[in-house]
Amino acid sequence: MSRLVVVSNRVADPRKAAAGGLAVALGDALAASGGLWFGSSGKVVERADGGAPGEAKLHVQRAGEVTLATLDLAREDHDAYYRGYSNGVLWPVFHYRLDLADFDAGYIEGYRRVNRMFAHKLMPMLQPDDVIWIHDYHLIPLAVELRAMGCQQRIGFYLHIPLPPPLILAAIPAHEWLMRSLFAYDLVGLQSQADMNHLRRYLVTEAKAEQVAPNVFAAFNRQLRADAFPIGIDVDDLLAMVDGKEAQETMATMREQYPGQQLLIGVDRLDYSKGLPQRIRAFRKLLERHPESHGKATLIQVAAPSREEVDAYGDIRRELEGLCGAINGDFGDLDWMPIRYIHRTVARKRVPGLLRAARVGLVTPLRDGMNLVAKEYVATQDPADPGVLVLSRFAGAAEQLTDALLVNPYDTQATADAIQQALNMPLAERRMRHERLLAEVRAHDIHWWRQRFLDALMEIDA
Ligand code: ADQ
Repeated sequence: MSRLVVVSNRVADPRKAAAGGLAVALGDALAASGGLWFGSSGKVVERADGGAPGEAKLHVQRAGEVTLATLDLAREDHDAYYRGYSNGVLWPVFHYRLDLADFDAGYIEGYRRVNRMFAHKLMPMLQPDDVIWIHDYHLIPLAVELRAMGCQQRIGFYLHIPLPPPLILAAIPAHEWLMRSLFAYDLVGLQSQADMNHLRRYLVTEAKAEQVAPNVFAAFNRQLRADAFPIGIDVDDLLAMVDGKEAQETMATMREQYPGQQLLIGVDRLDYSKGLPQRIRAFRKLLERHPESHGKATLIQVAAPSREEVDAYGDIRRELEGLCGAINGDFGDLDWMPIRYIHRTVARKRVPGLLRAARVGLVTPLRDGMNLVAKEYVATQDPADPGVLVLSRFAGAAEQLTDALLVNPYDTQATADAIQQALNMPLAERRMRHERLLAEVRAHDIHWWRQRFLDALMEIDA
């Protein structure tokens, strides 16, 4: 059995309770092969403390069967590679927000420098029959750097965020370089068929690649295989959490605090891709059009602080606070607040309780790679009396969760109507939709995703 080497921007100890589903799922595969997880530690070293660009201290530790190798990045590297290029250029552009991209030329140098440094530090740790799986937009050129150093092992890449249409990608000043670097991989995985279509069109029209099979492209003397591998959740782990103490306490608190209420829930990172202002406006429209919902429907919106050092994130936070405050001021009463807005990360074990307690789950991003909260909402519902998922058609999850109420989040009126439909949906229809959604979420869970990607990577002649 080959050893699995996972590389991602951040490394998490898979054994820690705070680790997300992805860390746990990859942790299983890493443990089974005695694998290595390589990435940054999240610690940033200031220049005054010896942090120099392109240099980083490597820490290696064991976590059970897994080796964790982490780098502490220097301040300049973190600012250019992570805050600048990854989150100031690639994140907005890949989410179709050219207006928010900051194409400062200095960032790309830092991005290349850190990818090169990752390769230099990783290369001596590799064994000849390792299988390497690199994750996400922070590390697109990493395989090029590894190949330049003589790395012959199989290398797969998975993009967790969407891939936009060719003309949007082409706005990135170095898009040819960036996309060409995908050819250093043996396999590229994307979230959805829509993303796959965009990649195909880019490779054929912009990179002049030859499509030699439905998912195989030839260019630059290499062949690239690419496919959609929609990511899933760990359903059993989530169900165990629903029965756990924290989630049960959370549900009891909700019942106590909101007796007789129909709850709507939104749980997101505070990010402009998640469509939060649009969601709040749709809820306002619902209150305007349906006075019968006053005193009965309450929206609980949890928005976890995220990337606060990037300007666009401060703007969205202020906008959201203004919108929620105005609704509570205009519609609220002494005994009813229409929106409970919480700018905080809720403990992971409490989230399933929040989702279960809500009659309506609102997952309405403007663009999202997958959006796992949509799947979490489905999995946490009581099959005998399930809630209704209102899902943006622009979430990757919409390709699979077709029995949700699919909405265009830019259409405030139509979204408000869908929320109203969800609030009034008869039990029989809720059950029927939920049964189909749950079957889909279970069939394509996180274990299926991991296995399918790794099988596809192993099938390729290296
Ligand atoms: P994210 O953009 O982070 O992920 P998502 O897929 O929805 O988005 O996952 C968020 C996770 O964090 C969920 O497990 C959710 O429960 C949790 N979470 C969100 N807000 C929280 C809060 N306030 N408190 C506590 N927990 C919270 C990126 C891509 C997605 C893609 C995933 C996985 O942007 O499109 O689905 O990677 O590939």
